Amino acid sequence: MISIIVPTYNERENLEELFERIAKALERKEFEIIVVDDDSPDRTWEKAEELAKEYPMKVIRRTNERGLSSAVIRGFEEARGEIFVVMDADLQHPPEVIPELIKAIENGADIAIASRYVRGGKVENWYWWRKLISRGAIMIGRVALPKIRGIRDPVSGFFALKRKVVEGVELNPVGFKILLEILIKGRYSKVVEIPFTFGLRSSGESKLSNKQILNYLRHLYRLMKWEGEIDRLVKFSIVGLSGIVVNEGSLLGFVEFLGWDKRIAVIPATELSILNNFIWNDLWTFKDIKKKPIHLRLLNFHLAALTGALVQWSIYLILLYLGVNYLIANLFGIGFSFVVRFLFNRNITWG
Ligand SMILES: Nc1nc2c(ncn2[C@@H]2O[C@H](COP(=O)(O)OP(=O)(O)OP(=O)(O)O)[C@@H](O)[C@H]2O)c(=O)[nH]1
Ligand SMILES: [Mg+2]
Repeated sequence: MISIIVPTYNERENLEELFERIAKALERKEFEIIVVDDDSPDRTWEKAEELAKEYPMKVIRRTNERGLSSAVIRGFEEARGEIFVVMDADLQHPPEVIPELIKAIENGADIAIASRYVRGGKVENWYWWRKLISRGAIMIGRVALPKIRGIRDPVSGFFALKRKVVEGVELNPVGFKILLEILIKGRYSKVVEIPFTFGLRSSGESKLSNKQILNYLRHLYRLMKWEGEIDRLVKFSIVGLSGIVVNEGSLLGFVEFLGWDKRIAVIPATELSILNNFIWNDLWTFKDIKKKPIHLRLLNFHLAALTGALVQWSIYLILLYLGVNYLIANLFGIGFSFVVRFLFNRNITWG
């Protein structure tokens, strides 16, 4: 049996068509629809209860809780099927795609995502800025969380999964992007993405607000913490500081004790600090990941350092040009360089 979980908030006008199309798409399957409504002011729950006479359906009206992710989690708890499908009520997620998701699951996938961003998928009628925010948010998520690097649309609200992926898994109900939470914490091995066209909202209003962008970043931070990526970031910073000590110390030694030219001595001093950082990052920060042979790790680490330096210098020059104080400009450069080097090393050197 398939359980279709539909979180709703003020979606009264969309239910009739939604259920009709779901029932048509799943004609030959056994299914149930679980509507989780947060006591919508437009009485969506009432409309759903009315339609429950026609379709196999369970309507949950929550009066003391509000939130998309927690509604979906509640749906999981109520579902009796072996396959769960999660979708929006506003018809942006065409029910006709459900059979394709189910087929992917039956063919061995643990999670099947209806994806806007694989070949054949698209978003209709979005302003360029909304596309940009969506793409940017996904890109940030993919570099921040290497586990989901291969997934094109890890924040889709339309997906199917096997019950066992989330059963017994403690999901955090905060936020709008429950799929992200599942992809990090769920128990699965195979994910596939099925292209679909994310259409226009059929009727009713969007619940998406600017606040969600900040929420999303907070969600990413929590997931990075959960994944141990924040620990890595801290270790990487400590190693970076040790590199400064090595760099300054060896520069001092070369100049004062060996009498080398100051203009030249800085080069081997820097190289020594790079080697120092490489060793500690390899043995400590990224000790659990060693996929590439050591000479490639070493090469990539140098490339990361070089890229970081170029980024630092570019930001510095740009900010100088904009009239920013040179010390502050440099600080921004250093900050950006740090982020770039971390991400480069995390995703490529030890990727
Ligand atoms: N139960 C419940 N459902 C919600 C809540 N917020 C949103 N939803 C539902 O979740 C789905 C997605 O919300 P939308 O407002 O359509 O978000 P969106 O698709 O990203 O934004 P639009 O493109 O503007 O529609 C819809 O079915 C909403 O009714 C909530 O707090 N509780
Ligand atoms: Mg919508």
